[in-house]
Amino acid sequence: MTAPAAPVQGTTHAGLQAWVDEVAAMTTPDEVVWVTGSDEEWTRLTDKLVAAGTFVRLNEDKKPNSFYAASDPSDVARVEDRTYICSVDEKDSGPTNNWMDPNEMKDLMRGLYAGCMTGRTMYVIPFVMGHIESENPMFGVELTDSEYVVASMRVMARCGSEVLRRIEELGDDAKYVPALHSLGAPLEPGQQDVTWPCNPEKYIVQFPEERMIWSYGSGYGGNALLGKKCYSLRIASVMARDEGWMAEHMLILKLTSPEQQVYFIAAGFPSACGKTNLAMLKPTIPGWKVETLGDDIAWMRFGKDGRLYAVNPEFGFFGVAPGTNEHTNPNAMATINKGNSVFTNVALTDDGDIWWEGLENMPEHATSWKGEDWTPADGEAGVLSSHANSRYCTPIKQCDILAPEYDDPQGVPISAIFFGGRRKTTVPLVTESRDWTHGTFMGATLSSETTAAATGQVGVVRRDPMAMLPFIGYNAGDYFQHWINIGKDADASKLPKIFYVNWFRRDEEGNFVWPGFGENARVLKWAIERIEGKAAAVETAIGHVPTPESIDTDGLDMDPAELAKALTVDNEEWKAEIPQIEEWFAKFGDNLPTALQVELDGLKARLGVE
Ligand code: SAT
Ligand code: MN
Repeated sequence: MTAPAAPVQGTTHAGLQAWVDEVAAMTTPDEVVWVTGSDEEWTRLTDKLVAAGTFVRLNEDKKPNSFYAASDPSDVARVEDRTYICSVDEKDSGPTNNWMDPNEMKDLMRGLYAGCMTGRTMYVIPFVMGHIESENPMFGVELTDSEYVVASMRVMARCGSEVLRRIEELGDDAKYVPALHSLGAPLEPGQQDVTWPCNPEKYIVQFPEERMIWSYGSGYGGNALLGKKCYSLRIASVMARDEGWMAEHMLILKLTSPEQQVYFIAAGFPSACGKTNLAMLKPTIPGWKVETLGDDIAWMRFGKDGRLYAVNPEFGFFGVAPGTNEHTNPNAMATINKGNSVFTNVALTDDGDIWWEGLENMPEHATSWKGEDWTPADGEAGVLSSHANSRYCTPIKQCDILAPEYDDPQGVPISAIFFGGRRKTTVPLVTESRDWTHGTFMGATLSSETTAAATGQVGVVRRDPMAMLPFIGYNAGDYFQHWINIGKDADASKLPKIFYVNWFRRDEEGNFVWPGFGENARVLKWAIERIEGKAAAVETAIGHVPTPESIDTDGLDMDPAELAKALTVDNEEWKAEIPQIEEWFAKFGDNLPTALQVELDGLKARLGVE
């Protein structure tokens, strides 16, 4: 434990102080507390959360310094229908985002914010996404009335006094994203609080021109930890467009071959499609090693050598709990078992540990995320102990396989980009694009069955371009053009190769045809061997697909017929895909880059579609 830091009651940065005062005057909290990041502060916050019943302290022997939380059953995921990009011009938010005039939205939200922190504390969280020593540190300041948010932000981002000092040193030159969050649950004097305050009315709003975020009504991660999706993707994607870089929903991993060749790979998959598992993969093929740099967000900028370098702006993992176990992700298990973590909407066991569907050692009895008794018999009857989007929030520095390059503010040079989604049919295990533009087409037409990470129906195929559908902070057609431009500006030989994978294809009986998890290293290996010109492929209508022999299947107990099925490109299935892609592209009107229309025409010609 470090000595208690002297409480900081404000800032010498006049602009920041004025904004904090203005928000406090509007929201009328009982007090304003500046977050320092100290251990003493963590203890104070978590004690307060335990006293309020929001947190349950877990058994120190099982999960030291860790906490269980159960949300309001209505506040469990991102709310895409309540998420807005309030650009000045509606056209700039594009056909994939909700839009409202920024002034109208501000009027509406000021009405909601008025007095909304009454009876609560407003915390000021200075934070930086990425490295504080980077050339242009990406600062933010979140104001929130939720201790749960403060505790979680401390895990997910670099927060506190050190960041504030740096903002103060830079003075007027300091650029920071002002991010306002309220649960929308004021407390009248004497009113008993609930364990998960929130408001049925929710707004998650980005003002792209002002680089500003206003969030109201939800305590859930992606809606409330504003450094994450709201800043590092929606606002950062706009900054990236304006400044010539990329803010993407991608993991970053380091792959080392038996010959000690090192490759860095970025991969974009929709939420709850196995990004965290791939980021920490334990290869089943001898001699290959994976280390992780991030599991969710990659910021990529061109280096002086013309290659794309990626950093992970985050400081923790906010991973989907169900399905995580010693087989699917032993490295995540080791990370969370070190403690210092927050578990939300999982089950609480009688011995003060946590459990979720898919985890080893099913308990005889537990308390479900809904606070109800849960036994294996309930499980057999189909009652889940944990919400499908329950999460662990854990410090990245605890990950045993964190690559040392994580700490390099320059980032790492990316050799390959993977896109992928969940598709039962049509999409083969892996396809290599012909070039950057074709890879952009693959990303722009990425499709996946929806998951529980967002509210709404699960299992419906939707287009999720670059796995960024809910996160592009501007017109998605312009975003595609930005991708094309990145390729035009670059030396093609230095650009990452783009691949498209599908771990989720099923056979006629509905079984997954590919075993996945650690075996996915075999696909990474093939991709690297393609980059090195060593592996064979067949050219198909949709791109280059491995020959069955070119995938290393040593030690893999797999029926060759299943592998063939995994690799099949069925032109009839792809013909059926064309009208869906056309319908998708039609949404963008004039904003669809010509290059993507040309790609589609080429695909149609290869498939023999009129
Ligand atoms: O958006 S979250 O950060 O809550 C997680 C996700 O859906 O990717
Ligand atoms: Mn994500």
